[in-house]
Amino acid sequence: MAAKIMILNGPNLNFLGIREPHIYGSTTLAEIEASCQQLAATLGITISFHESNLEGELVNWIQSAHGKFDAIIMNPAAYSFTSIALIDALKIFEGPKIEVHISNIHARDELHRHSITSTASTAVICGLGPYGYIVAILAAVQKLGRLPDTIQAALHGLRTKV
Ligand code: CA2
Repeated sequence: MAAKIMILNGPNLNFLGIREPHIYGSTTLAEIEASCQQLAATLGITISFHESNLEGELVNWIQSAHGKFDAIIMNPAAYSFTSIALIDALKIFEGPKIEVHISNIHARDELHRHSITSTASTAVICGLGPYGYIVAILAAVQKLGRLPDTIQAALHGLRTKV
């Protein structure tokens, strides 16, 4: 069966490409979703893509992924720096959990630097702009052992377990 990945986006990311392009670029969230869906079709996986400004709704989506999705990719946005509820929900999910940030949070101001949700994540990708979502999908599919043979072969036997 095709691998299923849930991609979650936290508060204000629905304004991507509309406000603050000097920090977050000019790509809209709809354009990011379209690219993710296109890659999913190429990889033979399915993606469910959501945005919410509400912490509880993000928690509900993470819980609903339990047993139904193989991996979660999440840009928790501002909740990265505050949400114990998201940490607890992520801990329930057994599959790969990849945290994505469009900007390089480590190079940001003190307020935007310390992601606490990353403590419950398998990996963190930041600073690659919208391409970070693409890298996260490839990383999740690799972790699930579902990369297409052509890509797997191109890795020339690279050991991908830590
Ligand atoms: O770089 C990222 O992806 C962030 O998760 C974005 C968050 C920020 O709090 C994190 O430090 C890093 C902010 C998302 C707000 O999105 C906006 C988009 C357009 C205009 C204003 C805010």
